Amino acid sequence: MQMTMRWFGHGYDQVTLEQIRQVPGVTGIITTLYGTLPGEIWEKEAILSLKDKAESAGLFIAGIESVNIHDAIKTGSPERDRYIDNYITTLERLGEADIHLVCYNFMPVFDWTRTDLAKKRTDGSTTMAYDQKIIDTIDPDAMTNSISAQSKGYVLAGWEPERLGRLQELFAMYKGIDQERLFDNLQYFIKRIMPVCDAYNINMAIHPDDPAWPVFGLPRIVTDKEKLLRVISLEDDVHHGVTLCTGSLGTNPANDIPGIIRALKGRIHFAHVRNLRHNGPGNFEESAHLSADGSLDMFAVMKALCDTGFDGPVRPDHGRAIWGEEAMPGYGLYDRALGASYLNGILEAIEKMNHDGTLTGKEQYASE
Ligand code: CS2
Ligand code: MN
Repeated sequence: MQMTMRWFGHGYDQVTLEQIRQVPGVTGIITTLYGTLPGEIWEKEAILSLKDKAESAGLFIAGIESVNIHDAIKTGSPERDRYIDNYITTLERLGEADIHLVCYNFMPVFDWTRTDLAKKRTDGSTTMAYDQKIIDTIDPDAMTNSISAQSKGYVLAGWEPERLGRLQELFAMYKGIDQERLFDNLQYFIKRIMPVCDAYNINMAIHPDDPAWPVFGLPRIVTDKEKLLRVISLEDDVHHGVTLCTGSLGTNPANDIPGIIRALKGRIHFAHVRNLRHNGPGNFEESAHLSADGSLDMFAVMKALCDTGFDGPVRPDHGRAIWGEEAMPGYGLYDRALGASYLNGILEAIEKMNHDGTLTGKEQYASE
């Protein structure tokens, strides 16, 4: 497994590559050309310059999160082929730049959804939280306004102003799009891009929907084991895979994440590993990564990833805001660095234990 951290690029991210380089065990970054709009072809020079920035800081680009999908592709409108052609060109250019992982999502209108970006926790930290009861009493505009008001001036991934200014239009586009149509449109997209992914060995990794249930009546198709298996079955090509995001799938307490990992063996190309705490039905807050602080068993998650032979990039995901850090909600340095270190500790323990629980190799002597 390669431990990585997400970085949004100069001018967007308050965290520097130099800081990321100093987080123990982090060798790669997950990044994107943040200024580009869904559907735009990525400029070769811009890709190469991003790569150069990462490498000059002693890191490498472990993957792109995200190359976003234009709504024409998600809704299957007549212009989709043009946008898929553009996507293919971007993939070719990424492949030529030796980048082999692309994360994306297929969520209608919204990416992740939260009702509070700075909920106070008992330890004095703040965190992002969701309460379905609030969503049920507001409309999408009200939620969008509340997210923008709490964003502290940062452009939040998935909440780009360009999208938010077009909410009515976007909702109109998705009228009549149900789950089945979304599955069909995803399959159409995947079938068209697989040849270029095969040619350049690019792993496509669809991100689960967050939260893992329909929001504002919009359909969602990447929410549980059954749907993930259906997604995978849309195309029998190893390059068509999944981003295993524990925080997104974990919003639904019925999701057995280690079980999902085992079921998806070989098709998980990227992992977002973070914890959250269930406060009641449809109500959760993002906790520290530590198992004891939330509702997910992080050891079981990492163990299942190891047992199934996952060796791709993994990253800590959203962190709490701690130690007075001024940062983009969910993407401060401190709590994510703690998360990376904790996950690295779990990994070291797993790697050094034999199946029967005894130590292996030279550690045996160290413990004597
Ligand atoms: C991310 C998502 O910050 C987050 O919640 O996990 O925004 C993710 O980047 C996208 O859904 C993937 O396209
Ligand atoms: Mn995620």
